[in-house]
Amino acid sequence: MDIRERIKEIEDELKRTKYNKATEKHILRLKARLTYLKKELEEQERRRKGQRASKGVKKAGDATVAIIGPPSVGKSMLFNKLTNAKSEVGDYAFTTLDIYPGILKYKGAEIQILDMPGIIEGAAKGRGKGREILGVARSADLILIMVDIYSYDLEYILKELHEFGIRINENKPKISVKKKDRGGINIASTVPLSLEKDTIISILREFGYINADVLFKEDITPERLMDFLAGNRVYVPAVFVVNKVDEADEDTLREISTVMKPYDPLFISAAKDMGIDDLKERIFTSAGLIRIYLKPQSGKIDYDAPLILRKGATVEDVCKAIHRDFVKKFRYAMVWGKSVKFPGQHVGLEHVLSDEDIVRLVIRK
Ligand SMILES: Nc1nc2c(ncn2[C@@H]2O[C@H](COP(=O)(O)OP(=O)(O)O)[C@@H](O)[C@H]2O)c(=O)[nH]1
Ligand SMILES: [Mg+2]
Repeated sequence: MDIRERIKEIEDELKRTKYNKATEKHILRLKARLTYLKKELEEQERRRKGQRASKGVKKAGDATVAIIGPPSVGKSMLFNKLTNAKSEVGDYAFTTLDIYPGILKYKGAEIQILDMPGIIEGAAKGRGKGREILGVARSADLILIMVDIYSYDLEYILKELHEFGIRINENKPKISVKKKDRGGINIASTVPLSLEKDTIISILREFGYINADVLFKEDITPERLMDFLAGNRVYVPAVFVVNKVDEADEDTLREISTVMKPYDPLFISAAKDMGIDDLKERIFTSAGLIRIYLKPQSGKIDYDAPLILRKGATVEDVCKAIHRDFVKKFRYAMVWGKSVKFPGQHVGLEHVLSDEDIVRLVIRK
């Protein structure tokens, strides 16, 4: 039986099987098998088509943001507001047939924004250029999910993203698995686990693990365990935007606020320039960008030209960004700002910096 038939068979069985305490484990095993087979099928297809690198857009700037949303919600108009580029705005669906890059300059950062065609149901299966669009979203640093006051059905967008292996606003599972030659499957954890060990083991078996040491650093759910084992998932932050508030009455806004509450959306009007500054700020922080000001040996700090790094960046990253010899020649750094206990504190290469820290590197001659 080929993979497609096996997938179909399991999907049918899952539909037939009623969920209860007695079938719970069986269902999980079927889901694990299904996840594994889908991953296998995907790999098979990729091999068949050849390792065609996604013909998406070249990344540029400090971070890349993909605008995802249904047709005609105002993606291109927003893109034009945010960037120096021009994309066609139109009254009919699918004005934007290609993927357009533009640069948003904000707080000294250059953020690449990608305007894309609208996403429709079935995108993950390839409808309406869906796989190209989702492919770009997969490699973005941030996904801007945009709807408007007339169509704010997020469910299908989230489903397409999910089906394409994109997990939004979710951390990477904190698990490590080491294969061994013998000894069966060993499970250890740094936190109490809600899943029973034999459930975990049966999921691992579906993915071909027979002997392995597994360490959990979070209370894992079956879904996240399967995601981890499938291995081809990406974890991307997302911000949610509702456009065209200039045309909304209070009842509509209240209704949308309620429905979208879990996603903490921003309400904007691209046409009337409402909420755009807040959105820029949200993009900057959600993309995980931070500003580091360099304090030269002599002369003033240039507050208009910060070094843009990612959250979690260390003094070593600052060195690397300035000169490739600086890590070798590094003696210590002095830091002013939120990451230190007192101004001008001396720190080493591994020190983690905060947004707007001031850094002075002291280097061997
Ligand atoms: N009222 C209103 N109309 C908007 C706004 N933004 C875009 N539009 C209109 O919505 C239509 C679709 O815009 P477009 O940017 O092409 O949408 P896209 O398909 O998502 O790229 C156009 O007629 C725009 O003029 C807005 O903030 N308010
Ligand atoms: Mg467009």
